[in-house]
Amino acid sequence: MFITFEGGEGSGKSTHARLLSERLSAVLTHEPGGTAVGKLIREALLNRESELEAMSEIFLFAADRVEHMEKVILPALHAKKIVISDRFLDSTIAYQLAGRGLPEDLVRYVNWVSCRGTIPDLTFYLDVPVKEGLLRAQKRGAADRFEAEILAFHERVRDKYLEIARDNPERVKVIESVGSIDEVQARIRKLI
Ligand code: Z5A
Repeated sequence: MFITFEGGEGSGKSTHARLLSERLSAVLTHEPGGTAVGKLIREALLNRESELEAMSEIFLFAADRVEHMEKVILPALHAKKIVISDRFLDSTIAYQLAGRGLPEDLVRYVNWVSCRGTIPDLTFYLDVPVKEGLLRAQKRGAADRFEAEILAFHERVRDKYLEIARDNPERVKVIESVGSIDEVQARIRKLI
């Protein structure tokens, strides 16, 4: 089974992906940066000095995903393991389509070729008000290139995630990521 966690900044994806992977003895991975080359790509993507064009950005995410699929996700799925990824395809729709405003046909095509048609079986979208999520993320230190985006960017990302969830009710489950970490994890485990 292939499970993904999605959400905005500070929504608790990393925390809950880790807790669920421990419970299910799953392979835990993440994007961007789930492979050796991916780590280098992640640094280029998040560094505030990068000044990337939106078009270059999506191709870097795509390259990260190709490496991730080939080296981590597909081998683990073929070995019949449960795979949990902190971010995947829906991040590209939310951030590059809604956030950056790249053309929809381009974003969907890039997504299709980069994952070779592999769609998660189950996706948890952790929903948190934008300001609250950014506050949580800020507590960790200096903002990266995405966290430094204006509020309207993050609101567009959140709206797109909610639209994806409405359009894919079987696959995408919306989890309110407010309250204690234990309460949020209990909501996830109930659905699992
Ligand atoms: N991106 C993209 O644009 N296109 C793509 O295709 C992909 C990604 C794959 C890096 O992702 C960036 O890449 C990301 C989108 C873009 N934008 N940004 N920024 P990332 O996943 O590495 O970075 P992130 O989204 O910023 O993750 P994060 O800030 O680490 O947040 P999180 O994983 O959702 O949350 P967390 O680390 O589990 O929790 C954050 C803090 O909140 C931490 O101190 C927790 O203890 C705390 N927390 C968690 N839950 C709670 C509750 N319930 N209450 C209070 N505090 C909590």
